[in-house]
Amino acid sequence: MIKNALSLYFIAGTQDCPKGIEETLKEAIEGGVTIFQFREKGKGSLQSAEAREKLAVRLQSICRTAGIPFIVNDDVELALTIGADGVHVGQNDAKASELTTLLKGKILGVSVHSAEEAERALADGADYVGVGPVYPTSSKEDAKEAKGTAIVEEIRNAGIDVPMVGIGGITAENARAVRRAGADGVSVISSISKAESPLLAARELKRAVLL
Ligand code: TZP
Ligand code: MG
Repeated sequence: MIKNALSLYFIAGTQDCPKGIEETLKEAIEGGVTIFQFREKGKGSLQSAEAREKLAVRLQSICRTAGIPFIVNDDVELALTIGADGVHVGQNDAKASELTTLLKGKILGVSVHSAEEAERALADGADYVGVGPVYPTSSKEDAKEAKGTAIVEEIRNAGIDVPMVGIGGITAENARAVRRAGADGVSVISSISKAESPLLAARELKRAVLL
């Protein structure tokens, strides 16, 4: 059941992990993350396709050993080449409706910023949506304005029953509010990747998302 897998969604790339991405991911998994997205993007990210693929394969193997889904951000070709469990795309990436055939049975996630976009993503075949930014974030250069938990409520109040995670500025302190607003889980970059102990950070978040 995808909703359960979404409860603590860790997203990261090289650029987000001062401790190194492999160590960070291993700790995060030990702390209880339930799904991982490889998002190699922005300042400090690997640029060569070869280096990205090599890293993706190593991270995929860590996820496989742990039994959690491995999702690739944006790069459909990479996801297909290495046989990832799924792909996550934004509103300006490949169209969800065109991906479903290509991805056959893989998990498709779509970023949305309104009830209307959530409705369309669901109709286009998304398996889940990421909604945000809920709180201000410094992990995404072109992030839209933070909308608070109201954006999560807006989607639920519109009666859209899509599996959903909140994203943007989520920490152990505010994660429960995101769940209470109607999200099935929370997705985080920095509150795990930049923590002194990604393991303890993940563990605290895990406790916070249990309602
Ligand atoms: N999309 C909306 S906010 C965001 C993305 C990828 C970044 C979330 O990072 P953080 O560090 O958890 O705020
Ligand atoms: Mg994108």
